[in-house]
Amino acid sequence: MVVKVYSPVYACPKRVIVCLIEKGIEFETVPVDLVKGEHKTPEYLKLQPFGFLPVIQDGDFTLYESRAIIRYYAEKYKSQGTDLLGNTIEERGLVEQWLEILFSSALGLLPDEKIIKESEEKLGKVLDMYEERLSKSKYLAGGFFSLAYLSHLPFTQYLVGPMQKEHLIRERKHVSAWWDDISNRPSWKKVLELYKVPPKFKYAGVQ
Ligand SMILES: N[C@@H](CCC(=O)N[C@@H](CS)C(=O)NCC(=O)O)C(=O)O
Repeated sequence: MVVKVYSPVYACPKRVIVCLIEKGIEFETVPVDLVKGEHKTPEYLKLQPFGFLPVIQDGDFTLYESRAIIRYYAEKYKSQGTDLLGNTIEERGLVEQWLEILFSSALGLLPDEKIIKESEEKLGKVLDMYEERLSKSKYLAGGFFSLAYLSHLPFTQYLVGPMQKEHLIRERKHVSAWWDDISNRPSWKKVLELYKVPPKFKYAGVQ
């Protein structure tokens, strides 16, 4: 049974797709155009009553919320592909902790100079905490790659790309090395190669 993912091009669905690639799970994508409001049609709301992407359909099973979906696949296929969960209960706890912490929420996206400056300062402080953590441990949740980073990939990509805030990453040595490590994974490169963000779409920053 091939997993269906709605829709490939936006940030939250990309978390799911990179997870499926890491786990070696076959999938197909169903386009949903946010600009045309296709996520608010009665048909789509039957799948995701809140009108957000992503949703997956796995046979008769439907699931939404990107982090719930990646947890689901990491558990369901624990021994297939990359293990994204850790082996001990403590490792698992740390993965969950860093899965919940997303620095994107610190960055306001309104085109207001004052808000942008304040948000950047806030984000800088969060990244300082990442820097401190990463100076002691290769990855945030320990020495192994995990679910926590899948969830960071799409937004950090926006940050260093369209938002032109790469300096926030590069001026922190350990954060910079961490970003190079996770963004150079073949799974993420594949996602970027396959699914381009539509030029019309302005990232809403909703996590
Ligand atoms: N917490 C949700 C957030 C989903 C979300 O914000 N998705 C965005 C695309 S990345 C969306 O559907 N936005 C549509 C809108 O804001 O109307 C998740 O992680 O799945």
